[in-house]
Amino acid sequence: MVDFAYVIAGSEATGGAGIQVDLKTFQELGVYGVGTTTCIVSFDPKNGWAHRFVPVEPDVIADQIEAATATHDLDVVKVGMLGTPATIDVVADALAARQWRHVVVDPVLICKGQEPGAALDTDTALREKVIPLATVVTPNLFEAQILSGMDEITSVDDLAEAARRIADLGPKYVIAKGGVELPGDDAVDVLFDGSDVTVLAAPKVGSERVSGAGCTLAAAITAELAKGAEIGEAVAFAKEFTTAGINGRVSGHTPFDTVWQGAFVDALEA
Ligand code: PXL
Repeated sequence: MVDFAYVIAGSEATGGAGIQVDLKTFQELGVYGVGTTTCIVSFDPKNGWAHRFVPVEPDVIADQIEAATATHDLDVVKVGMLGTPATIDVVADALAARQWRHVVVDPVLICKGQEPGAALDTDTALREKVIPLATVVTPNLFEAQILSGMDEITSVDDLAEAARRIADLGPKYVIAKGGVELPGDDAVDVLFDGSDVTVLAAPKVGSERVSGAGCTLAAAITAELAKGAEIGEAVAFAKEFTTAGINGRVSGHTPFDTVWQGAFVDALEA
C-alpha cells in the first residue's frame, strides 16, 4: 500500500522552491503527494527577480484542506511558506482540528516581496500559533537566530544552543541548518531530540546558496516519516538526498541555481 504525505505551502512559479519542490520530492521518494497552496510567489525578471507575493484567500485555503483531508487519511504533513497572519490562523486551526503523527514545519519567515512590518507580524504569528503544533521544525541559520532570540550563531555549539531554545517553543525535534553561511568547510545540521544533539556534516558544495535546498530537506524528512522511518534516519537520509540534489543542481536565467530532486535516483541508476 502506498504511503501519503501532505504539504501546505506556497507556490514558487519557477519550480525551484515551494510546493513544486515538495511534490517533486515526495514523488521521487515513492509517497503519494497531496498539496494545499497558501500563496503564489512569482519572481520578477524585469526587477532583479524580486518576489511578487499574492496570498490565497483564507476561505480557499480552508476549502483545499477540507478536500484533501476528506479524500485521504493524512497523518504526516509538511508546512512551508504561509506568508500572512490570516493564512497562519486558518492553517493553525486546521492543524489543531485533527491528530497528526508528524507535523514538519519549515519556518519560512520572510519573503523579499513583503513589507518588513507585515513580515514581523507573520513571524510572531508563526512562532505563537504554528511552531507549538510542530513535531519537527527545520530552521535555517537566519530562522534559527530569530526563533531562538540569540544575538548571533557563529559555531556548531551556537547552532545546537539555538535548537535547544527552539525546542522550548513546543516541537519535539529541531533540525537547525548551518548551510553555507555557518563558518567552516562542512554544511552542518544539528538534530536536537529533546535530550541529545546529533551533528550531521557534509562538505559544502560551493559557497552560494542553492534555491530549494530547505524545501527539499524538509520534504524528504516528511516523506521518510510518512513511510515510517525514525527521525534520526529520516534526517540523515534527507541530508544525503538534498546534498545529491545540490550537486546535481539546475541553472536557469536567475542568478542562483536550484536543487534537482531527481539527482539522488539518477545516481542510483547510473
Ligand atoms: O525557499 C523558501 C521558499 C518557500 N516557499 C516559497 C518560496 C520560497 C522562496 O522563494 O517562494 C513559495
